[in-house]
Amino acid sequence: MILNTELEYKGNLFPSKIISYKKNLDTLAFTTENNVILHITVVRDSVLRFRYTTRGNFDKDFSYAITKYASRGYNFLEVTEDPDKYIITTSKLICHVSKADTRTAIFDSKDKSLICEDEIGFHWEESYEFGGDIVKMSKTSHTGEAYYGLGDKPVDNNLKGKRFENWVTDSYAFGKDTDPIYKAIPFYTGLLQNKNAYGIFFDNTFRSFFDFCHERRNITSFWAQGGEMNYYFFYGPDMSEVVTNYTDLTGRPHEMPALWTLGYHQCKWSYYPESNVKAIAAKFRKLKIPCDAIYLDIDYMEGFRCFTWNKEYFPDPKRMVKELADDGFKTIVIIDPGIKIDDDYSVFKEGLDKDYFCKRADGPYMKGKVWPGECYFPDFTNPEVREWWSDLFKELVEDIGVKGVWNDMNEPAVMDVPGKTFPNDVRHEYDGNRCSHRKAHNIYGMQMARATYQGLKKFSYPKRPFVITRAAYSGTQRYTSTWTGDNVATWEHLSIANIQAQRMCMSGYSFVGSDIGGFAEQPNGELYARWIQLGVFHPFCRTHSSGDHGDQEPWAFGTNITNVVRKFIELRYELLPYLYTAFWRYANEGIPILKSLVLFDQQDPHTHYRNDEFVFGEKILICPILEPNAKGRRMYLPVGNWYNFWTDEVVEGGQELWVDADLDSMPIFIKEGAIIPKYPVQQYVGEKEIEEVVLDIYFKRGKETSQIYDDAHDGYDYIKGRYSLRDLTLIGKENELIIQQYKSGKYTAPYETFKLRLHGLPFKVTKLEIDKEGFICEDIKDNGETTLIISKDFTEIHIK
Ligand code: MIG
Repeated sequence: MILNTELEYKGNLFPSKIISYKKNLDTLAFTTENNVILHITVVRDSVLRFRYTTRGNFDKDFSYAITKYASRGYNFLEVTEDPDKYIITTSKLICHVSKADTRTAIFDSKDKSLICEDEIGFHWEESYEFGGDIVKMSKTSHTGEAYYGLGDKPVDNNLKGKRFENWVTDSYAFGKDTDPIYKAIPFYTGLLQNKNAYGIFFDNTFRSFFDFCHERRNITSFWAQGGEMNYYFFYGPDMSEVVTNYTDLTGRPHEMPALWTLGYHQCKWSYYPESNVKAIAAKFRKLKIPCDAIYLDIDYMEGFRCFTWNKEYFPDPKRMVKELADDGFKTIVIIDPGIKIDDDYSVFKEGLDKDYFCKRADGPYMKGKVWPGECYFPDFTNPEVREWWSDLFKELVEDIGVKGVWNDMNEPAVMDVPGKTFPNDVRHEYDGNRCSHRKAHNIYGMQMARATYQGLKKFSYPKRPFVITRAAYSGTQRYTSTWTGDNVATWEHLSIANIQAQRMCMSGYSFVGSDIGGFAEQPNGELYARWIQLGVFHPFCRTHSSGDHGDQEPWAFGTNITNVVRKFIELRYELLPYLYTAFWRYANEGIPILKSLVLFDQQDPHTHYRNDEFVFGEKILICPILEPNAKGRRMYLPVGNWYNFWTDEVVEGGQELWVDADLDSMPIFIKEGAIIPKYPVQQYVGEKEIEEVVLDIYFKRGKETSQIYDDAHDGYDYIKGRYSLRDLTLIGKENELIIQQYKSGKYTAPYETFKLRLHGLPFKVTKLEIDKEGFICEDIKDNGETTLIISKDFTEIHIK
């Protein structure tokens, strides 16, 4: 029996004393008397890898999570020893390794403060049933320490006091605290009382567990039912540094998303037949509600056979997709992993001929029931299968013109069986490291999403690919966007969606959203409106519902709600250049697009336990309304001064306050000094040639920097330098506002001018100087705001 606990079992084994030490380039190898080997690799000055084996030698080093683009190399490395310990010093860290038992302790190399230390440290049980070890690690948790991350866990931001399991699971109508659900992201961030943060990524794909002071007070532990004790330690001390260190290792999106993917998406299970899809699309245009994508769920297929079309519902998909495209709609279709057992079905026959389906330990195929009935399942852990799978998208993408693919059921989900997935004995190729489903389960969905991504990339080129996945393991963020699965139309789920999106961003995976309005059951208009208000501030923004309980389009709840929904979707479209910049920072540097307050300001202890408020991009503070009948709510404003987005009133942060928010409003604040770029409202991305970009400028006494990233919004020219990056510095004084611009990149935007809208200016404008040339100007008001129109390529302007 495998105990799902770290300590109880009396058969725990422990490393004994170290008898040899060797240094091999960046790796320090320690061997104990009882033949445990510990490898500590200095990946970077602030990133250490710890790897243990009890077998005298390590298995081949292989990981689906780690990207080949990860940076390596340190500035300083020195190993010394004293009678009790080895001392490893880098420019950022000091790591002690106890000679008595390999226990480690890590300190900040500058102020020598303790960051993280082993309690028992590495220990293990032998697994008689499966061979190998159940590998365990325990660390001391310090007073006041808080924990964040772990992917999609539907629990409060701070994980302290709870235990979690990582085993990707189809979780229809999951609820608060349901665990595990769809994703396995075994990475957490610890925040110490001295406000220093570090992270741990346990790169082990077996069923794993994390315990944050639940089993034992003051102990944090993690363990897995097989594989190696293999974890990475990242030092911040900034939380965002921890996350960027983690995504440096596990990767960031391989490309920028096409701008339209950041527009609004409409989905339902299922829009069919064609006339229905078209009627929905037409209604968006008629009601002038912006929308960029429409989805086809499983009913578009012939008997749920992937890569086929139901010709009765969709007699001419190519024509339909084109007609939708002519009206600005991108068509996205669902593709599941289960391939129907059917000798007249070419995908099935090919898969069988080529021996690409998963098999049980004793030889038979892995047979399971999903939507199409009995199915076989491609082994996406075989590179040849991934290649084959990617080629299956040729017709859909190249010929029919589908612009995105949605991967569902890839946990993998199987109906009516214990565990709702493959049995443990199923065999997998695992890229040449053959293994059972125990090891491959958590990465099966990731490898399917990866293969799908490869297909979309191949056949969309020179446009950018778009894929969305339900299951994920660490590293999946390199390939695809994701959603949070089958939620429910309840107020509690609205708050879960808020936390999950923040948590995913903190876990290195920012391209995320929830089913707006709830998948199961039906929201009332108020709940739908409040959910849209939150959803337009999520990187992926899509309404989806099961369709079993009525309509869930923006107009399904009466005119008042339609108007609120339109207003907020329009706001998203105005903010697209701002969101695109935030995405660029994420894709480029790994900075989370949504910042939980604790990540935004970890120095302020008030942020450590907050769930609701978050910062969207760098400068916009959002707090969703999460209760019915609300006229507003109390919320916490982080330290600093903030402009109320609706009234321009400036409020001092560092306090909780009441904010009014009738149904057509919600608490939104802009950081003082921010420069926010805005597009005109479009019904879809590219509908209009952008002729002018508005810069909303929020005056501040002092200095604040903002960035605007831009490129052609699709294609790969930006990789060759055809992007534009504007670094804007605002300097506000009593009688003067200075804005400096530093521009880089070779992309020239089609528009010529910026329209500056000045908020909170404490003086009346009489003079404008652009690059040292003076102009007398009137204080021009536009809806009560001072506006100025200037050429976009200025270097420095002075407004007096
Ligand atoms: O067993 O394809 O999460 O978004 O609409 C249900 C039908 C299968 C689950 C997905 C949901 C999708 C639905 N799918």
